[in-house]
Amino acid sequence: MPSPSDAAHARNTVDAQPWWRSAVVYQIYPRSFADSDGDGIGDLRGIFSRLDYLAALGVDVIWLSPIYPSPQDDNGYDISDYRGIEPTFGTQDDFDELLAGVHQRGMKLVMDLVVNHTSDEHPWFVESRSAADNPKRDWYWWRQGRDGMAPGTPGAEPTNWESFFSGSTWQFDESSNEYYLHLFSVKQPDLNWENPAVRAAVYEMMRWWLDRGVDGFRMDVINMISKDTDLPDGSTLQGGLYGDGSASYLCGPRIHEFLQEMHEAVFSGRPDVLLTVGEMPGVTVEDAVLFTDPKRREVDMVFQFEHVSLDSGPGGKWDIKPLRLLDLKASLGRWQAGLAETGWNSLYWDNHDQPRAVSRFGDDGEFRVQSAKLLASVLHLHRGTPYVYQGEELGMTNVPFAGPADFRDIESVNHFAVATAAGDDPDAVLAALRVRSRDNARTPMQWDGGSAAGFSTGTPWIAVNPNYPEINAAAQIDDPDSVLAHYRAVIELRHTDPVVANGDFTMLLPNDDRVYAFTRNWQGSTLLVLGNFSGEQAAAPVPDESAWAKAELVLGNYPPEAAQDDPNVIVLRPWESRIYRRTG
Ligand code: TEU
Repeated sequence: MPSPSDAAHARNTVDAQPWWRSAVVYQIYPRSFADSDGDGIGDLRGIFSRLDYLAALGVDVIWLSPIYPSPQDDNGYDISDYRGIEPTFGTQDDFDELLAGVHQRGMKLVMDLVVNHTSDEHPWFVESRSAADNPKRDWYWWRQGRDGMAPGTPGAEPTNWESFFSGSTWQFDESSNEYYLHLFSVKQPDLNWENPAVRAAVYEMMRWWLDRGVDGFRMDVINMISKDTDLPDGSTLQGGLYGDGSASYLCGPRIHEFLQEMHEAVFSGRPDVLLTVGEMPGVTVEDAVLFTDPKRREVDMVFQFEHVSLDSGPGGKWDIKPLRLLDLKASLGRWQAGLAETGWNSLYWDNHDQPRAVSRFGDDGEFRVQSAKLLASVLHLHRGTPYVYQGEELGMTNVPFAGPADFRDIESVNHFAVATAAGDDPDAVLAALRVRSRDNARTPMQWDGGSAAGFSTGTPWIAVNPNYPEINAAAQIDDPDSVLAHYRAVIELRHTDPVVANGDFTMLLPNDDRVYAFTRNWQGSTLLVLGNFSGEQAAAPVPDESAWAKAELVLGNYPPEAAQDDPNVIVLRPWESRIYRRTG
């Protein structure tokens, strides 16, 4: 049998340094991927049973959302044991088999690292909470209430910060008369990274996983681990009860120091085969250059949030406004330019926290297939490492949630309760949830047209999207015109054409509000990428148009067109995408 590295090499012939420049990552949300035992919840053996599907798709790396023991308050992002496996997902043996199965197929496995916070049921927090003089007290952020106010009363919280999941970021603990900080749920207390013992414990745990053979980490909200220890109030949000504390915890004062220390303690001396990607809400291009400059030894790449914030108004994620293509191009173009010389981009349209790509950036109605393919071509041809979120490769869509009872996500459930209690119109809140709820991405993977979409023989923990009889893997696997086949093609292109991995990036037609156009260039070979983000025909008047119109068409998303009236111009059909190549 070929060794894992031989197998990887056979799939990926591009010579790119570092290796992840020519790699594609596939994200699995284990709860919703494949259920092997019929309890309605996805599991490790389910993932194992689908490894051949992922190998055939051609992806190089699998990122697993958290699989550790957890009360599942935030679907596993609340971890109660960093070194175990959640029993609902399987056993240690299941994990070892999965890891071996991934490696045998020439792929790598990246774990989710959630160390901004633990579960409140983690033994560290249980100890910390047990007494104000416990040695682990300082492992979390404990504070007294506001001066002059009775602890535990409204407004007495140490700061006015609002939690990502509604309400205050502070939870009052009656037994000690103090509050603890939780940027996310009440059951996700923030770890105090100021304490060196916390950092040492995290690094030790990371080394333990690497020693077991995992290939890296996706680091959850890693730019929130350093906080301004003064904990000042934030500016009050428009019309809201609470303040925005983000200036005190996004890319805080010691963030670079902590990440460099982590790199030194965990990754230095290990071969350059690992992948680290930091999830960083609010990160700017300038920050990202620092985080991803290889010489600074922090992380390989970051997930930035700018392009997934363009369709929100000043009121935040539930304040929905239409997305303008000009804004999308300007934003992604700035990231391409900003990381052209130093650092590296990660590229994504969606993940387990975001609505489905085709519903947000494409057209999930008449042009679902074309626009899903267009999104693949446009994203994967940028300079950076692309991430595919489970089901994106099938063109899975947002979900027609009927009412509040259909939601499972803590963020959505809390938001509905808090907003309607504050007097918001329930129909309006529901309408925003339908567009933006994280549950859109969390319904079961659609494997086939059978019961529960082939995800489970039982009742899924969240209902399957009713469009599964039409949109599913089985229907696409042998269809050369499917969205799935198109994803295979763009992934293969990254593996075979060095321009995709290494080429520079030039944005074209920045003021065109329908056509996304750019070139990639490397050692005398140029690719032109065109995408018509509209349901009408659109001209693509790129520089040197007539030469491009006659160039080699590498990959499109429509059948070849009949001879055109004017062979010197490029006219794109609705949601048409084309990748052209010229050499010399
Ligand atoms: O998400 C962090 C994050 O800031 C967002 O993507 C979050 O989902 C959104 O702002 C809520 O409006 C990470 C994880 O990806 C997410 O699933 C977890 O809930 C969160 O951290 C806490 O661990």
